[in-house]
Amino acid sequence: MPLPSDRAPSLAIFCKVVDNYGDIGICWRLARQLSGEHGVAVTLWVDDLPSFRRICPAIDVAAAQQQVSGVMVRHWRGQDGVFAPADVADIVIEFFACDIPPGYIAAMAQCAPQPVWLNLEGLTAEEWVEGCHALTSPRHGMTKHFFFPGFTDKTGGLLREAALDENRLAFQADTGAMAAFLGQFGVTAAQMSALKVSLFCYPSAPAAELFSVWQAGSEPVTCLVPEGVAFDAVQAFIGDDAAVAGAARTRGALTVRVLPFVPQDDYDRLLWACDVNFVRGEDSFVRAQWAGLPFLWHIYLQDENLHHVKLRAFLRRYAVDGEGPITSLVQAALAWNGASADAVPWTQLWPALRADLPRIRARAQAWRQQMQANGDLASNLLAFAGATR
Ligand code: TRH
Repeated sequence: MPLPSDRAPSLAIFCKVVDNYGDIGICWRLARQLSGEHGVAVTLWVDDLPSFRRICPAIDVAAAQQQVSGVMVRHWRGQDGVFAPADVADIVIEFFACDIPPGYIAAMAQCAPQPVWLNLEGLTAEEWVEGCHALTSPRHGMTKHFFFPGFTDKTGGLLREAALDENRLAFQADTGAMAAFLGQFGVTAAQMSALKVSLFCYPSAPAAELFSVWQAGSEPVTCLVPEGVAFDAVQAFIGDDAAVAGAARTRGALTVRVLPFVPQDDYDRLLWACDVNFVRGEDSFVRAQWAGLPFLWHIYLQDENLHHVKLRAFLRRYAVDGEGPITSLVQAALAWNGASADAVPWTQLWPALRADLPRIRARAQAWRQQMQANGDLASNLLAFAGATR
């Protein structure tokens, strides 16, 4: 049965913030796009409003419910047993297999027709994903569908707003806008003309080693790092002053400047304004790909080094062009994630990567085009839901 044709479909996303900002970052991006571009009436249930506020300053952390950017945001505080079928959306998404309230599930089961129930999974480049995307599982007399983002046309694709490319091109073409954007963080004209690097990683990344190499190098480097990220390395570099937003220090060829955590759309601008981006997790990783610029990914750590398997799976797809594997990129990515078999020092890794930046940039642009051909996750998800019901 198709989704309602006499009104916009409604959709609920349940998001539990397990760690960091990726959970809410992805759900918020998806919610905004479904509402803004597809006219879907979206309710986003989220259990951690303070984390949400860091990427979206408009969030009132004390509000039980609030309308933000066209999305109804509801504080998920274990509400249970309070749901009627009329409360249930046409499409219900549980993010990363978070357990949605049993009372809501009971109300879903009473609906006629029953809602489309999707489990939105995490992103990985591993090949098994194609076989698991869209699989079903019977639950409480209903059918739950697994929806996987991914890098091929046999997956749900990647989140990408319709105007993303246009916005990026306009920003990058406007040197004044770019200078004003960086200038608001205190970046000077000299620092803007240096090699600009944004740094977003987990604490285990060997940032201090990289700082040493940049500091001792002949090329000026400006490293822009959000407050709290790579804290030990940044604090050691900055020295006596506290490594809080606004702090900056130049030693040798390297300037490290601490940025405030910026709203999600500004984070895109930061990526677009830099020459190389260090990103992490899932959402910033995808945004770096849409930026079409060289990046190094710090993958979210998993038990038994499962993340190394995922990292290699991605590199097999991404770090290769017509000439073959891009060895400098593979080696740097493995070393950045502690996954190298041999301990090549950053005094070798960085110069090799730096020399290959034009090649990597060309590959990044080709990859972006390749990913665009898979559509975008929000549209793919709605089409899937429409065909499912
Ligand atoms: O914060 P993360 O480490 O989130 C992680 C990953 O999603 C991981 O896969 C998941 O399992 C784990 O959470 C629970 O990294 P990620 O995914 O890049 O999310 C960061 C979000 O924060 C992203 O939406 C971009 C946003 N952001 C800003 O809005 N402003 C900023 O200044 C920065 C640095 C990030």
